[in-house]
Amino acid sequence: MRLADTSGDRRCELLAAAPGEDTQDGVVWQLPASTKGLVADGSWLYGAGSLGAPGDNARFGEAVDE
Ligand SMILES: [Ca+2]
Ligand SMILES: [Ca+2]
Repeated sequence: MRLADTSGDRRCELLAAAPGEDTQDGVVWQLPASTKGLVADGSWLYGAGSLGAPGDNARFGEAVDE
């Protein structure tokens, strides 16, 4: 898991990765931050397939998961 400001609003979003998800394809969740802290509203989930990349056994999100 990692905290990073992916939206540039100076509040950190929570990134959680599971590179082993779906037989090593991998997936990343993002929970956005608000003034009330992390919120589920507007959260998203994606894998390599979401980006149009070959996703089979890509271990997507491995760089986030350290
Ligand atoms: Ca942010
Ligand atoms: Ca796979």
